[in-house]
Amino acid sequence: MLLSLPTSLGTLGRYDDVERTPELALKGMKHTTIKPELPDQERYLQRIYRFAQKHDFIAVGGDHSVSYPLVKAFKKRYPDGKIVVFDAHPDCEVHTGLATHEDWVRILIEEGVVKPSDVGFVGVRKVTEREREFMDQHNLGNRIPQGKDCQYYYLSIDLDVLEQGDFFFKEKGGISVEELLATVRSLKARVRCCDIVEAFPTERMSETIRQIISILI
Ligand SMILES: [Mn+2]
Repeated sequence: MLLSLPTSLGTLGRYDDVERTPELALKGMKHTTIKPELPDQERYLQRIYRFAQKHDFIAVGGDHSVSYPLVKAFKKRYPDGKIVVFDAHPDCEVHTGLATHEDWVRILIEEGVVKPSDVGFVGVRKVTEREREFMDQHNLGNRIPQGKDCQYYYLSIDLDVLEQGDFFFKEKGGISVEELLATVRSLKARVRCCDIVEAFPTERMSETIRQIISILI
């Protein structure tokens, strides 16, 4: 099921273009939209959680905070499932409790929703000191989680993992669209849920989002 999550509530007011990305990218495709009705981030994330518990999905955001309820819902359905986060940043910042685009991974680990060994990154290259400390403590890094019990994957794709594209945080390095698609293709058989977030609403980002969807659908 395709899910549109047109929100920027988790950006802490830094950019709102990402609100328009899902409807543009999903134009002409059958999808369900969960729209924030009030600027109430907590309630919005709860609504996403309730919905996502009942479905396998490919969700298009919106900002990266939506992965907090989405991964939580995935783990409820697939307790042994692993999370692969494609991102320039590890999103492990010190937080206030309510998930945002920069701390949702840390909150999921601290709340025990995911074990550190359940989580691996692709393309992380900009890490703050506080994030580095947390990552070292929990042995987090760029690797794809494996293991005998690893039957199912959740892919969380922050498109700022790319070397080139239209998004707020541009970090040197990064992978190409071809590398991203090849990695998604290699995991495809075991992917149950996925989110694609943080891109600006442009034609080339919509194209990349549609390419990812067409691999997984
Ligand atoms: Mn992110």
